This record gives sequence, structure tokens and C-alpha cells, in this order.
Amino acid sequence: MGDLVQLSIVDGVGVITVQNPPVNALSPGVPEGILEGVESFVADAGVNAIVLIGGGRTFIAGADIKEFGKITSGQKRRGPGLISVIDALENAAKPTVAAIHGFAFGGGLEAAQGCHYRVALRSARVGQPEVKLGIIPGAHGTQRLPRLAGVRKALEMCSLGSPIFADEAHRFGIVDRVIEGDGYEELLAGAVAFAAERASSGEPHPKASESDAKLGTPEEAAPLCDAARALVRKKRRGQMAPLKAIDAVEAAVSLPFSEGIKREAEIFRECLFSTQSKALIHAFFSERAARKIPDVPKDHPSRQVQSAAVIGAGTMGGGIAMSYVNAGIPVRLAEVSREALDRGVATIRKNYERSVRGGRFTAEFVEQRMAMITPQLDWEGFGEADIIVEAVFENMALKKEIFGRIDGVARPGAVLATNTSTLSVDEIASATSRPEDVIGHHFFSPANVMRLLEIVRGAKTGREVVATSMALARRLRKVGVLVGNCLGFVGNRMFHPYRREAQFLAEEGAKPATVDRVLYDFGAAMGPMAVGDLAGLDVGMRVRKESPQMYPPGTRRPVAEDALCELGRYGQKTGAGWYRYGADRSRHEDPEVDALLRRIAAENGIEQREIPEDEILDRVVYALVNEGARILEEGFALRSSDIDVIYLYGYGFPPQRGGPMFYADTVGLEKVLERVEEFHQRHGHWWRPAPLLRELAQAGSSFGEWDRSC
Ligand code: ZOZ
Ligand code: NAD
Repeated sequence: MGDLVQLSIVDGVGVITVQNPPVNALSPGVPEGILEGVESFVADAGVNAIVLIGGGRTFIAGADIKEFGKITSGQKRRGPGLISVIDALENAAKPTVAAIHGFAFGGGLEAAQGCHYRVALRSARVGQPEVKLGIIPGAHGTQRLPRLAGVRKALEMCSLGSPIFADEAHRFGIVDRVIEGDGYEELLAGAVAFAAERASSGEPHPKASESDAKLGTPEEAAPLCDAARALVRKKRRGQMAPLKAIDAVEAAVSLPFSEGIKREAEIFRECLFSTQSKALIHAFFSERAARKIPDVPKDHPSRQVQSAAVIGAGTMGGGIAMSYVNAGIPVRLAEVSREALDRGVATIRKNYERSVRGGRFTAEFVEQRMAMITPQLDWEGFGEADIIVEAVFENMALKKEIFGRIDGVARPGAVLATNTSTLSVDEIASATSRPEDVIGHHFFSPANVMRLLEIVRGAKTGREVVATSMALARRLRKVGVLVGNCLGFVGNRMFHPYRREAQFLAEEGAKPATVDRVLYDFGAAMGPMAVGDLAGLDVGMRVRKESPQMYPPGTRRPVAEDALCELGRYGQKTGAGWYRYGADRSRHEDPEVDALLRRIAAENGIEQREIPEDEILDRVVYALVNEGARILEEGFALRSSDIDVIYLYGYGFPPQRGGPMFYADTVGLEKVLERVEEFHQRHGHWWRPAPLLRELAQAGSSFGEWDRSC
């Protein structure tokens, strides 16, 4: 049993404590340890009841996700492990009680469902989040949960994967008693008392697998399943596991338990071996890997951030201020004019009011947050701020002037962050006497909603400032990814060729709506043309004008968007761009755009043709991959999985594809290279294969292997 599971007896109750930090995952040895504990306590005449509890900060957060890869790669056979434990808990001759604090997730909740009873601290959360990993509950959760909580709740929990707190779980019969208090000791005492009570009651102990009262009939379940399917088709578009989870819950109603669990096992296996599951598991670990910076270990000293100042209350500054106050950090928000300041504050209020209407925040919370923002026209109090974030117009001269002024007022040790999306952090830092304190905090729009924060490390940025920024990202509920200081950093640098290629395709005869649909069908939240219209086509046009070096002589340059801009078609904000927009923002294809594209093609000697959909997909997605490979070899991203995280959280890349680099690995780099070389032959310069892509493809390797070798 080792140290993973410990046994003790408290007041005649046998206590099985899982000790597998940090989250008490069911790693090899844990199920076996619990099983031994149950068997020995059942045999021990001095024990009247059994409590299963987690040591440390949580109950059991589920299966050890690392084990799944071993199973699918054939290194390990899926043994009866957890399922035997659950059977033993349910069939024990003495009452079994799960005592839950922290999280009872996945296999953890399934183990708890095997117990006769469950008690939990009010702060505890229970959930079946397996679908987020592309699988379904595989230890009878889809069969026991509807019996405990009813079909509707089980469908919701198993298909969306969102956890619920103990009070709600109590209302639905998942938890039998909420224990007052907030510590492990109170939970243990409450659980032991509850177990002793049940043992002395003389009543039979309920087995979830035999409690059919809440199941209802297949006819009653059918509309609930249909509604759940419609919801996940919308909310988890393109994902297989949520629909499969619904099938499994439906089987709980239509089949006896002994058959339902067989159905669940088939579906579980089908999901576990799917590419989608591998991609989602990759996304899970990639998000956590991104926190690891080789020369800035977890325990590296960092600075306290208790107060912030934001300069510029425009689109980004307002959203950034909201992110800070949502995390409980007060913000001084400065603007140049009364009008801009009032507009900025009004936008913040409007955004909050929308959240109140949507039920995300209470009105009281919003008033508290608004009170934490101090709008001002001067920089009073900036000298006390722990961090100053600049979010003014994207103009180097202006940013340098601002940073020169910041240098004069910021206290020693304050972090000085810029939200620039394209400008050099080093050049901005050069305007100060302390470049070691300067760093890029590249938020994504809307900054209060989007989870990604690209943290841009300049040549002189100090490690303490990197550590502070990574920790701050988590506090702000962002996914922080450290990147290097190159043009466009990682995300926008890759986005540029992606959108360029989409434009080329349109110029060569692909309908803009077809390009968008191909990407939408691939799972993207929006296609590249619609994204351009949303962001404003003038933004790209200005960048192309200001940075002519982006298109060296002799290289093909996209012309379609410049032509659209000349017609005043900047996108949604002018009612027309790649599409024409109705007053209600509805999007319509526009024959004028097709005519414009034909004209451009004729004028520029571009041959128009019918373009197959697979070419559309490969050209836009491999444009991302090829640039991503260059970024990696140039060292502007630490690992390919960081690039995936950036695309998953900042650009709406479909999670079930795992990110562009992972997707390329699933296709096979040899095939990707072949295609890139084909495009290079046909389209020239922009398709020169990245040396790293060539190297890995020729070695039969992958980006994932490259990450592991670094
Ligand atoms: O970590 C958060 C979380 O949500 N974890 C995943 C929970 C989950 O998805 N559970 C379901 C797993 S699938 C399952 O359970 C199916 C099943 O049993 C099928 C039965 C058949 C089994 C046959 C198999 C052999 C959580 C909310 C729990 C905690 O969040 P925090 O923000 O506090 O902590 P993190 O996320 O930074 O995590 C800390 C470290 O723990 C690692 N980790 C977390 N959950 C894990 C896990 N490692 C393995 N398995 C898990 N379930 C995480 O990677 C991180 O590691 P480091 O190295 O980055 O620190
Ligand atoms: P914006 O035009 O909406 O806002 C800029 C604000 O800065 C304006 O309200 C302006 O009045 C104010 N400002 C200008 N000079 C100032 C000064 N001296 N002091 C105080 N305020 C001043 O622009 P935005 O979209 O919020 O962009 C801001 C920065 O964020 C830019 O660097 C941009 O590249 C970057 N960014 C933008 C996006 C986006 O999608 N909009 C995304 C990521 C990063």
C-alpha cells in the first residue's frame, strides 16, 4: 500500500486516507490501497463503519490522467482497479461514507458514489469533468449519478463537465449531509460522527446501483436527452464525448444496471482511443506546462501586487481594469480627456450590467468592483502602485513618451507593463532607466473575458518580474504564456500568415464564405474573413502601410483587403467588409465582393480556379504550423505546447484539435511537410518550409517529441 493510502481507526470508525498529493489522483497503488483498507476494516470486528477521505487539500480529483496515455499506447492494460474498489465500497457489510473536501471529480466522484453515503464541506465541489478530456465517466458514473441525482442533473453534469458545490449536490441527493466548517479536521469529525450514526441506526445502507426511483422511464428521459444533445451541439460544437456521455446516461434509463455499465465501458473505450481525447488531454497538460519556466522555477522570488494603475481607458484598458478589480486588486485608471475617461468608465459599467443580466455577477458585486476603480485625469497615486499597465494607442513614440514619464513616477520595484500587440518591448523599455522592470502583458480583446495573457519577456526583463507576471496571470484568472519579443509575439505573428493565406485563397477564386465555412467546420469559432470584419480590416491595412518591410520586393502581397478598405468597407463597424451586414449585424454574402475579387485577380495576373476544400484548410492551418515551427526554432516560444495554449485560449482554435502544433502532429509531420513543399513549389516565397519542420518530419519525429527532448 506504501504511503499512498493510510488507515486509522477513530472512535470505532475505520478511516481510509488517500495521500497522493497534490490532488489525490487515483494513480497506480491508490485503488489497490483503498481496496485493502475496505477489506481489512470489513474483517475487523472493532470497526463499525468506514470513512474514505483525502489527505491534504482535497478528496480525489479523479483518475491519474497520465495513465490514459499509457493505456492508449499499449504500455499498460486497463485493469479492474477503480471499479473493484467501487464494488467493494458498495457491497461492504458496514456503512461506507465518502468525506469530501476540495474536489470529488471524475473517478473520485465515482468512488464516492460507490459509498453508501457522502458528506461534504460546503466549499467542496463535485463533478464529472471527463468530457473536458474527451472521455466519459468510465467507472459507472453515468449509471449511478442518474440514480442519485435524477436524469436531468446527471445529463448536465456528465455532458458539460461543470462541477457543482456541496449545497447544490445536497439538494440533488448526491451529498447526504453538508458539514459545517472549512477544515479537514471538521470534515473528518463530522464524517466519523455521521458514519457512527448510520452504523447504529440498524437501517439498511443504500446502494446507488439499486436505487432506481429517480430514473423514470425511457419516454420521460427522451426529451431530456434531446435537449441535452441540442445544447452540447451548440456549446461543445464538434466534440464527440459530450454526445457519447448523453448516450451513456440514456442507457442508464433503458437498460438494467448490469447492462448499462457494459454500454458505458464500450463508449468509454471508444472515447479514450479517439484523437479528440488525446488532443484535450494534451490541452490539459499544456496549460499546466506553460507555467513552467526553466530559469524561473516555481519558488523564484516574486513581487506582491496589491494595487494597479492602468493608462488608457479604451477597448483594452477598460477590460484590463475589470480583470484586476474582478481579482480584488484596486485600479487607478487614467485618461487624457474627460470625454475619453467618461466613455471608458461608461463602457466598463455597461459590460458589468450585461454580466448582471446574464447572471454572471450580482449587482452588489458590480458596485463593489466599480468602487475599486478610481478614474482620473492625472497620475496621482501612481507612485504607490505595484504595477502600472500601459494601454494607449499603438504608437511607438507615444509609448516611449509614456514610459519615460512612468519611469519618473513609479516606485522602485513596481512592475511596468505594456499591452502593445506589435511593438518591441525592448524599445519601449529603453525609454526607462529600469528595463529589468518592463514586460509585455498582451491581453486579448475583450480583456475581461479572454483567458489568454501573452507575457512578453524583453531582453532585459528581470526574472522576478517574469515570476510576478506568471503568478499575477493566475490571480487574474488568465492563462499566462511566456513568449519572446518578436514582431507580433507568438499569437499575432502566426495569425498574420493565417489571414494572409485566407486572402490569397479568396483572390484565387475561393468564396470568402467558403473559406470561413471550411474553418468553421474544422471547429474554429469563426473563419478568418469574419474575424477580419470583426477586428476591422483597416487595422491590417495600417500595419501593412506602416511596415512595408513585411512584404519584401518580389513577394506576393495580399491586395483584397486594401481594395475593400479603399471602398470604405472596414468590416462590421462600417456595415460591410468581406460580407455585408444587416442592422442586426446579420452577415450576408455580397456579390460585389466576388466581382471585386475577380477584378483584382485579373489586374494582378492571378489565375482564378475552383479550390478544393482540403486545400483551403491545409493552406490556412499549415501557414500557422510553418510559422509556429519558425518561432520555436528561433526560441520565441519555450515549447510547441505553449503555442497550442495560445491558440486555444486566444484565437478560438478548436480544443478537440489540441492546437495547431498538436494538430500537425496528429496529421503526421511528413504529410504536413509534403503539403508545405507542394505549396512552396506552387506559391513560392511564403511557403519556404521552416527548417525545424523539415528536420522533425525527416526524422519521423513530432513537435511533441521535440518538446520532450528540450
Ligand atoms: O487539477 C484540476 C483538475 O481539474 N484536474 C482534472 C480533474 C479531472 O479531470 N478529473 C477526471 C479525470 S478522468 C477520470 O477520473 C475518469 C475515470 O476515473 C475513469 C475510470 C477508469 C479509470 C481507468 C484508468 C487507469 C483541479 C481542479 C483538481 C485542481 O486544480 P488546481 O488549479 O488546484 O491544480 P492544478 O490543476 O494546477 O493541478 C496540480 C497538479 O496536479 C496535476 N493533476 C491535476 N489533476 C490530475 C493531475 N495529474 C494527474 N491526474 C489528474 N487527475 C496537474 O497536472 C498539476 O501538475 P503539475 O505538475 O503541473 O503541478
Ligand atoms: P483604444 O484606441 O480603444 O484606446 C486607447 C486609449 O488610450 C484611448 O482611450 C486614448 O484616449 C488613450 N490614451 C492615448 N494617449 C493617452 C495618454 N497619454 N494617457 C492616457 N490615455 C491615453 O485602443 P485599444 O484597442 O485599447 O489598444 C490599446 C493598446 O492595446 C494598443 O497598444 C493595442 O495595440 C493593444 N491591443 C489592442 C487589442 C485590440 O483588440 N483592440 C488587443 C491587444 C492589444
